[in-house]
Amino acid sequence: MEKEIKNLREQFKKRLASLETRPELQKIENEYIGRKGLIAQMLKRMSLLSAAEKPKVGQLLNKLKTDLQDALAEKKKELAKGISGEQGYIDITLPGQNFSRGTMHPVELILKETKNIFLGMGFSIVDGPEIELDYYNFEALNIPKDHPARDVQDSFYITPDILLRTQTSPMQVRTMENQSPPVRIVSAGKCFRRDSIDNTHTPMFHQIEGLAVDVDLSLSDLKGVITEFCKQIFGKDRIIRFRPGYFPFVEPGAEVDVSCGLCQGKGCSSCGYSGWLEIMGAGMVHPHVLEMVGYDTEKYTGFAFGMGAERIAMLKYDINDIRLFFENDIRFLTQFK
Ligand code: 2U9
Repeated sequence: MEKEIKNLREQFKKRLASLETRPELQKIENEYIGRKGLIAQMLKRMSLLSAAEKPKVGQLLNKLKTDLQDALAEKKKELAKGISGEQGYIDITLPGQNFSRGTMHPVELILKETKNIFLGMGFSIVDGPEIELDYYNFEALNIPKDHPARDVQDSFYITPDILLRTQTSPMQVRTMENQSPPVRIVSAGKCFRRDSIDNTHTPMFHQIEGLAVDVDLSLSDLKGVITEFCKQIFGKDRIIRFRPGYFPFVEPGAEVDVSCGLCQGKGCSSCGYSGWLEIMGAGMVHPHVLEMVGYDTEKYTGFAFGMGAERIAMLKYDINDIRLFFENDIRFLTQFK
């Protein structure tokens, strides 16, 4: 048995030297010093030995077991130090690596939050092309070729009939062309205008627009939806007001203000001492726009609203320069969660 013990020790040494992974090590550990392992089997066979041999073999086996345990512990440490990754041993007790988590862009946060609010009120989200036909961007929205509204939306034309969209409204027209009422949709995304850059204008910005068409829709439905939106995005103590406003695709049209959250409508430097902040345009969809998509204007009415996502973000987060959104300064961008 002494010879057997010697062989086992040699064989173990070789196997230990060639192993490279933690599972292999575990396997060898079980094989040699496990409860039913080779050493345990030899200890069992000791009952067959003579009384004179027993103490010596017993000693040798005990020594073998502790040597093997020590060698295995040493190898475990070696693996932990030298190898990690797919095949190697990862010491899960070591402190983990820190990954710095990104934050969402403030405009993206507003788009997401806004979409969620309107989804909660039964609207669906529609997406569409940023390169549009003049027909969908202007013509179908009651803005023919000679209309002065084209001047304030001076745009980037690719051909005389194709341009970068100046508003997200084309998508509402496209949806109405393919769907009968009731319609409740929100479209949000990039728009492009040939604007000079200043603290409230950039040639690319994001718009959020909503449209609802159904029987019996009135200005009070529009007011209800906008009030709920403002409460959810700015806080429940805000009130809104409508002022008359002109947009070619709505009649009547209105500009919507929300009460200033800083002074509770009393007037402060943030709201130009008026107590109000302008947040969007809105109105009842012009019958001509509904006619253009083939809707029965005797039966259906609609309301619509539109806002700039950057403007909403500036009001919500108290930001005074739109350019900050596009300068990619990580110190600015990581402040919004
Ligand atoms: C259809 C019919 C009507 C969407 C509307 C506005 C008023 C509006 C501006 C806000 C700031 C654009 O981003 S901004 O420059 N928008 O004031 N938008 S009503 O009306 C529609 C849309 C689609 C078919």
